[in-house]
Amino acid sequence: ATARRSPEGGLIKVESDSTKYEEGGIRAKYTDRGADVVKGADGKFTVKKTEKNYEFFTKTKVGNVGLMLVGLGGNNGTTVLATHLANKHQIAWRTKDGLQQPNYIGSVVRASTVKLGVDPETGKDVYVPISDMLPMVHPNDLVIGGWDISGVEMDQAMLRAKVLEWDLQRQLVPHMQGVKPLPSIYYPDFIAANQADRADNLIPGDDKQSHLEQIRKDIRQFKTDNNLDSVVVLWTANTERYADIIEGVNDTSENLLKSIKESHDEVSPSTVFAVASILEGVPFINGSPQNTFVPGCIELAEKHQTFIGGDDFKSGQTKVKSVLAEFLVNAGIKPLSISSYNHLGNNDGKNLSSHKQFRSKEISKSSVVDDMVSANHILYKTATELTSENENGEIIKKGEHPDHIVVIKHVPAVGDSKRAIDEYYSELLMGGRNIMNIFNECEDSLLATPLIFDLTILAELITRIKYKSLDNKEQEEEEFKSLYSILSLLSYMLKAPLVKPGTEVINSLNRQRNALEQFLKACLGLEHSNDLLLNTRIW
Ligand code: NAI
Ligand code: DG6
Repeated sequence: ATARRSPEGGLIKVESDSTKYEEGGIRAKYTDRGADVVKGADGKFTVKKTEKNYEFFTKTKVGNVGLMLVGLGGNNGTTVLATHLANKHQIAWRTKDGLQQPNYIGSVVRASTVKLGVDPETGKDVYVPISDMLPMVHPNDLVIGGWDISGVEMDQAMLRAKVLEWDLQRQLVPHMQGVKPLPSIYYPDFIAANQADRADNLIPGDDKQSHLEQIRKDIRQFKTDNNLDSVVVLWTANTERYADIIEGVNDTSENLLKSIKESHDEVSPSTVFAVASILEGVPFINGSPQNTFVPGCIELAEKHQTFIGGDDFKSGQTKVKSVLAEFLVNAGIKPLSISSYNHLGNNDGKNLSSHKQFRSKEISKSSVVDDMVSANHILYKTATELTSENENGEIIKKGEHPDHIVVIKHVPAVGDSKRAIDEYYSELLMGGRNIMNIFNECEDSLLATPLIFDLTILAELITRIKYKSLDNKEQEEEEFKSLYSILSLLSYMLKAPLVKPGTEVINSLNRQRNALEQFLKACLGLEHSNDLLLNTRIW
């Protein structure tokens, strides 16, 4: 199933007045239903139902899609290319358990399903793969390339990563030999000093403007050389330190472009890649935790109406945490502390052993339970209920929150096989206590790689979707427009989801998945199927 492609135009046909199939696309009307809630002085809530009407247009031709990875020669980069090649060429390999076939397990798009409705004859739920909901690029069809500061050829880089089984690596070597990542940019201050010996494949010079122009040229060249209709650029290079946000430097798009021209020290490599992608009109996704998207970069994406998404792949520990914390809080149990330890031995762990880079990761790993905590004011006192005085006599308003620590250690011996240990310490009924421990062990890059495919497939899909409001006549006559620049719909795959300024970050994994599912259904004019299952509850 993972190798199957959907037919051109999609596998699903909706029969409804609100969904129309026309030359080149699907046009679907969708009503977004919600509620406005106002709390009165008497403490009562007034709820008004709301309805907003939209029309979506999805271009059905996928075209040739390229994926350019920044950090192609790293553990994730090599595993992405190797997985793609093994699937494309159907390379099976021997393990001690027998013959292993390639697959895309762990990809929510390729290996998970959505309930589409009910079979009227049997009354049973009908599920379809997410990849069949709308026409999406198959990962076997991607053209993959990219940059790395390490010039090691891809076969050797795959061997260096020590992620995949030897019998697979052996068969992939001929496919990856001679493939060298494009030279990249290296500003030593942004990644750990212990990475310096990798940096032997660099775009010459120190001028950030010419770096920007070279990267833009690389994107264009990749597109022409491979006859591509679209490209997605994705950062899976080392975690950088945070960039300082400085007025006049990176606070507006104009200042950011000026700072690149002046080669300002505080412009990071990842921001240069993001700016290059925005200026080339291609989506840019940040798979690492640093603040690549400084305010000037977000403004630039808005101005150019291109797509950006981030930050930091949510592969294992954080994914489980967002599920467990939500389960506990929604069960009315109060987590008092969450203590997370990781150790890993790959190059990512080596880079993160440096304090500033660790700090970027600590920030992205720490915010994940915030929205669940703030949603339950029965368990956690809110800032208005909980005020305290600091040593200067100032009143501090801070909501109650579980203690939350994140520790990461580099243990070279364990390689890519990351160990994540979490303790959840919670309050139960009548002052009781509960301790839950989780020990999670697996190859980190085998979790991150399917996320990279998902992010690419969904980002490309979103470039083909347009919408318009139907709520006033003027807008009805307007042209369809693209979604807002920040792709918060990709939150399911990202630890610290970047969202539209002024809107709330959703960390709950279930809510993130529902949003994605609901969006795909909306593009087909389908209402979100709910779990009320009224027919099973009435006579
Ligand atoms: P890695 O260290 O094996 O690979 C990173 C690659 O980036 C290296 O080959 C390095 O030479 C290259 N690089 C560094 N700076 C560069 C630049 N300016 N331009 C081009 N290439 C550059 O790391 P890995 O394991 O592949 O992870 C990549 C990133 O993804 C890290 O930031 C990591 O924190 C993040 N991440 C990884 C997850 C996982 O499960 N593997 C999950 C969440 C995030
Ligand atoms: C140590 O935590 C290394 C990191 O790069 C993580 O492996 C990565 O961020 C994945 O984190 P998580 O919390 O999603 O498993």
